[in-house]
Amino acid sequence: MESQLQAVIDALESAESLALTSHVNPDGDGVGSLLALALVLERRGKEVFASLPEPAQYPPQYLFLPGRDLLSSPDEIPHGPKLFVALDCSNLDRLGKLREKAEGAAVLVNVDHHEDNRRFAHINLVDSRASSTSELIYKLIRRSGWEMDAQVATCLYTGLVTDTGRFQHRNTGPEALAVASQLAAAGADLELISKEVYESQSLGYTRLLGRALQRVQVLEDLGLVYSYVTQEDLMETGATLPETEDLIDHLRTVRGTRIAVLFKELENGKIRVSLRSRDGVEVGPVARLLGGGGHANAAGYTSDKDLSGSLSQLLETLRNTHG
Ligand SMILES: [Mn+2]
Repeated sequence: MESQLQAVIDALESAESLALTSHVNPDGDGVGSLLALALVLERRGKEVFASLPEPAQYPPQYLFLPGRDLLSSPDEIPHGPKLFVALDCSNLDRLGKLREKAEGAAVLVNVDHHEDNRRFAHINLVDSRASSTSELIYKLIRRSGWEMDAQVATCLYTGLVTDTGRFQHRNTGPEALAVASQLAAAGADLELISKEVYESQSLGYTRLLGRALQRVQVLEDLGLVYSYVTQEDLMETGATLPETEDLIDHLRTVRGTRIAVLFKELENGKIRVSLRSRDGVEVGPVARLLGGGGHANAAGYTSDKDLSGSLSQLLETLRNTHG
């Protein structure tokens, strides 16, 4: 791990111009690690092209993050860049339309913590024991001696707090808590982060949450709790899909839940299936069987079937794999 950290530092230090990106459908860790690294490298005088790949809607709960003005559109990323850094991406498909530009880079760097990471780059800094990609960026900054200020710390803390589910998921351990402590000491604005990320939901989303909770169903034999959100729900409540990132955590709070599932109807009619698990149950393998990916306890995939078809397909797969 030490030698990979150093390899990434050397690559970043020697580049005058570089492209940075994270994954499609960005989450707090994707956005936080991207903006933190963009801020640090910009201050070191690099020409930084930071972008979120399409399809992407910038999640409104992260609009407060410093460094957002450094983001450019994916089209502005040059073809065949000397250095391209993919953050929080387990495979090249996660780069959406930016995949080609990544593959055309002279040097491709992969910084990630997903256990199913395909090590697709020339330099792979992949540590599945890390709580988040933001934790890995923290280690890069500390090791290199680059400047860690309050803005950078705020971005990284946001990645850490969201990927650990506010320090409640299994990836929360002494290391994640130590990094959180260091980020707080560096000036991360903890109060602002919790207000913006967790207590600034729109009225529309609040009503959508009500609908989803109203519909919760439990399958006791699997310890499975599920609900769904349709395009009609989004239209009628005024909520947007990116706002629903944490909705599934409400399902998991039902006593006896081992697997929580949220089906979300996308604009193109496909269904995004989000999975969470606990008590030793793993949902990563099921998500991979159905064409997706993720972590042991937090994973997802996209289904071409309708809502009820997606539910039957998932239940069948679960019953076959969990006996
Ligand atoms: Mn992550």
